[in-house]
Amino acid sequence: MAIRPILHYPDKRLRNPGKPVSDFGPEFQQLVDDMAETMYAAPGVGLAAPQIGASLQLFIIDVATDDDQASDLRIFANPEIVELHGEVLYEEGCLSFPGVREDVVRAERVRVRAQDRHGNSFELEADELLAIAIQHENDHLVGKLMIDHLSLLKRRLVHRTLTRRAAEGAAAE
Ligand code: K2U
Ligand code: ZN
Repeated sequence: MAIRPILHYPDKRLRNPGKPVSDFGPEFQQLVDDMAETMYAAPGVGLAAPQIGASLQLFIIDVATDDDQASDLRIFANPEIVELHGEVLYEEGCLSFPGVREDVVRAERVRVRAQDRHGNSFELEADELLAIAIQHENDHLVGKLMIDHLSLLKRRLVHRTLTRRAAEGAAAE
């Protein structure tokens, strides 16, 4: 198990689309374990493989964030959103955009088809935070980021803030 560094915007690797998962062997199992450890340490309710620089069609979600609830880790390999219903506004965060919280409109309910960590196919109908997280993570798999859902004004603001922070970080090194 290892906590891996989460890529921060404007890191170009966040834009790389993931390749399909075809090998569910030991390396894949290790990646899933590392992603889970990284997500819980952040903490976050979701994490997509491209966020730690692994270009795979893979994300994990655990919306049972309160400590009292047992963790409910879900693995989505090669996910496909097959149905979208309704509309909902939610103030999202993203581990690749530290400190940014912006309203994003998403579908209220989704039906998703994917494979679990052993490659078994499943289908899931989700609503509430799980539905939002599925859509947020699925975007990461095609290199789409939260910033792409914002108005041009907000996008510029977030871009400038995080680009300046990255430049300052580099200068400080
Ligand atoms: O960066 C990520 O993909 C993790 C995201 C997942 C997420 C975003 C918006 C809505 C649901 C899930 C978050 O940073 S995890 C942190 C968080 C926790 C609770 C609610 C919103 C965001
Ligand atoms: Zn994100």
